[in-house]
Amino acid sequence: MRIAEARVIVTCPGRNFVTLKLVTDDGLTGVGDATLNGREQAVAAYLTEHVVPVLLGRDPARIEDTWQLLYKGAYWRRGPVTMSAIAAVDTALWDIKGKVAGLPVHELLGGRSRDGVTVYGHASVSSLDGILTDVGRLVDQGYRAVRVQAAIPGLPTTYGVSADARTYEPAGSALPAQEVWSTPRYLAHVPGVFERVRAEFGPDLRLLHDAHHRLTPIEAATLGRRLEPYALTWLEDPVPAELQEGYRLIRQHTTTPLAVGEVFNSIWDCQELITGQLIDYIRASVVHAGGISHLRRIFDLAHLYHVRSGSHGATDLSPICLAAALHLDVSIPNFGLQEYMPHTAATDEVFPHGYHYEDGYLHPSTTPGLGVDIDEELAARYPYRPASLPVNRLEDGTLHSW
Ligand code: EZ4
Ligand code: CO
Repeated sequence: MRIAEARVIVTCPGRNFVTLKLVTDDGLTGVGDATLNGREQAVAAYLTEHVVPVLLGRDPARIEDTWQLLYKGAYWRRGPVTMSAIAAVDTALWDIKGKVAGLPVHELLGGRSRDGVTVYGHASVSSLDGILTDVGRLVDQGYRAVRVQAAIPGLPTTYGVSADARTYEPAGSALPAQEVWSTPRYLAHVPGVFERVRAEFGPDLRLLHDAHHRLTPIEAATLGRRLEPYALTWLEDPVPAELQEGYRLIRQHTTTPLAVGEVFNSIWDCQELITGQLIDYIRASVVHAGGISHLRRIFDLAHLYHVRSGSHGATDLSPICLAAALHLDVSIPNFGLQEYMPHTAATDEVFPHGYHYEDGYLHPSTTPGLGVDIDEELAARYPYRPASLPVNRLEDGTLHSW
């Protein structure tokens, strides 16, 4: 069998998605997500110009060799654009392998290690009373874990907080919008929010919070300590992780568990964090960390060091990525949690899929392959629209991490 065709599809059913669709000479198809929020066209061009010509005529069965060819063969290693492109190819090849075998991808990965994939939902409305209502809504839907983000008094906008609690979409205008940040205001407000939520919902509900790379290690340590009475499942991205050893300092001061990895694209981004036991959850994703093959390698390393998975699952990762993530989540021994923000109805229509949510769990598709596709005719009705992520400035105008 040979790869006969490779199509790169960019569509915008409410937000932009990049998809790679491979077609074999036997007529089998495989799909992979290649979406990189705000940088979609860079990955599309990387695929079209540099990857598709190499794929045509290759044997789709050779997943590992193709991965190594694209990784080592580029000479230029790693980076989100390259690794998202490799991820799309890898994911599509696993899809084809499943279809050839007549098995869902999780059966190829060793079969089920659990009955369902525990997910966490997002509570993200602005007022404190609104948050309590929003957490209650998720609990009523069966969620056992909820990420709580709160609007910070005195700031016009806050990461993770939307006017409409059901959707959160940070990419907006073609040019980056500007947000304002204050660490002192943030640190003063967040512990009180968790005090209220914990008091209202009791000890069983798992609570999470995303600091979105905005603190220094000592500020993160302070926050982690102040949150200890509310027993968070994790504090996410407390500091930017280019400096992996920064986590050592946080670790010395707090027992609040740490999660990091949504911007990571290879095992080398988290090698020190994992082997140094500096984190508790690794949040890398199929699409941004080199596909199913490479993400499984990261999870295997993590397993040796008591680190569990907690894959990123925001709505800028397409249903193809979520479908692939669920096959990994259900099969690996060290699964932790899976982030879940339901896609819009328009997105779900463009990407018909067999996974489903029930009572706090997502269940992967049981059809051969990934169990997800792209409706190319429908996708063509939603042309690409430039959209950027915001930038963040301190109150005095200094550029800060968003
Ligand atoms: O800001 O996916 O935990 N989730 C997040 C996300 C990210 C977006 C960036 O594209 O931090 O909301
Ligand atoms: Co995050």
